[in-house]
Amino acid sequence: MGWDSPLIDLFFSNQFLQITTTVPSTSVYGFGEHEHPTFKHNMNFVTYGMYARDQAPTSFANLYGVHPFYMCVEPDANAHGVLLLNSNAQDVTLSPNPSLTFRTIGGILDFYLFMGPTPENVVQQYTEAIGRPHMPAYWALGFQLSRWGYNSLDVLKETVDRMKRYDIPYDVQHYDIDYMERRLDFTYDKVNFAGLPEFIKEMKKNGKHNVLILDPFIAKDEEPGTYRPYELGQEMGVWVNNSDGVTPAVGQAWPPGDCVFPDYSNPRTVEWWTQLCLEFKDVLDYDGIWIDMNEPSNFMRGQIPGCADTEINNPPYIPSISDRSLAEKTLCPDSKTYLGDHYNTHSLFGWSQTEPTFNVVKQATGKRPFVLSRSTFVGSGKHTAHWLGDNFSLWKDLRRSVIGIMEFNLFGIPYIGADICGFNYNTTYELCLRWMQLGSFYPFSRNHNSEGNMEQDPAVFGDEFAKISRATLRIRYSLLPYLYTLFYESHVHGGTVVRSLMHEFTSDPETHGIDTAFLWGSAFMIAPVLDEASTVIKNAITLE
Ligand code: MIG
Repeated sequence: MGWDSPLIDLFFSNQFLQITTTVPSTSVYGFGEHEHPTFKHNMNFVTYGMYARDQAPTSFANLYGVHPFYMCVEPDANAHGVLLLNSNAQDVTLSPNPSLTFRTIGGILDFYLFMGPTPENVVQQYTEAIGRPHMPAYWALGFQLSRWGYNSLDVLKETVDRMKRYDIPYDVQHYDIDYMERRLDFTYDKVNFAGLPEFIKEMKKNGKHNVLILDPFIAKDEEPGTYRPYELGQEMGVWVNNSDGVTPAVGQAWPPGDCVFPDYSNPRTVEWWTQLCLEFKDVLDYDGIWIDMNEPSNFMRGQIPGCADTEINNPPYIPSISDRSLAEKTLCPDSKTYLGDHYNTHSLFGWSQTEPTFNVVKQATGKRPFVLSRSTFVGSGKHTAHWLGDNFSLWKDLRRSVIGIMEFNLFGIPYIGADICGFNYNTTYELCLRWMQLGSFYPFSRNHNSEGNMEQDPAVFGDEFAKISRATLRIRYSLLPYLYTLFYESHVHGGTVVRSLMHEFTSDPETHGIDTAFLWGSAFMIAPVLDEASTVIKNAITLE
């Protein structure tokens, strides 16, 4: 496979480990989580940092999850995959030799090689090692609707009503943080969302499934005796601690006042979370849980009062990550978790929250669980779906979503999608319509929107828009037995649900750079319109 690492480039010190290897071709794919401009990487001295970060997709920036995994297609069309199993902040440089340079600031150089020989074999072997993707419920393959900022049950009801009036296929409703009372986990707003428990029951009667968001941070400044999630957690000692290992780390996020951070790597925290999620099921009868902000996000640089100037907080080498800071928008590296220093476990926070959430949803519903996690790590696909985060209502983001869904299929998280019509910014009629068409073929198909933006559900733009959305979603629904079977195959044998053309036609080098079209399994190609004011497909495939 041509993995040659001259040891002259090897560094092996406590806070800086580096190794360089040649690779047999420039057909290199993967590494995450980033917004990549192309599926096949540019190898002209490009560096990608990896460290979980609450950050809207920006080219090359380190985003919500960490996947130090790549696939390479060799000149003879055999493929192999390589994982560097390491949770420390790290980066990788792709150079034109072609070669790769890995740098990490802790742990060990723990490489796993997957020999293929086909791309599908590589992913099957990879998920055999890290855990097979979970099997989603059939309903979870239906169309899903969400937004941050319905702001009242009335507005939500109007939206649900018009989805019905326009007869748009739709199976799942998401509830973002505006359903909560003052953004406090395990509460609901009894004024603006009065009657929410009854509404959810009604939705269920109409065959809809309901997904509630929960954030990891827990408000600590509520009146004593009024907020059980904090008081129970305090009693059980479940929080991430400061460097002293005793006092809880205190930061700021959505809830009023300051908040603390559950340490899901601690078995006591799992007990606490399980109990609260089970109790909450009796308040709001959810079918699934959406876990957001679990990088973990904190709206400061480190917890209060900031990070001490030490080697662990300011290591000699900081990988190529945003702000060149390990503490920006999260906790100080010297914070203590049950598994070890936050320095080592930071990027495992979302991963450690996922399995317990999967288990409690299973216990609470008695059904196959639905969990949607923003932060992921190697192996997360076993318990969660993922979306590509806070994208923008821009044509660029429409196009790049194709790359993201193909990449997460390499990472063993095939139940993946991007926010249809875009999250940040106001969408437009044309962009949103094209996005409904493309998004009808995301494995996880959800239209989601940010607070304050114009409405963008497929029923809000009138007859013509609704008619086209209905038609394209009906194609999806007519193919659901096929999609479901692909998920079954993926769950049992590993492998992808969505594939690039390279994946299936590996020996044709023309396919190696195609990232404007994709396949469901081996038998169905989707070639969406990705450009404004266009009615033809360009660049997907050139037939000569
Ligand atoms: O700081 O819950 O990515 O999907 O709508 C923003 C509100 C917090 C970020 C998620 C987004 C969600 C939003 N959340």
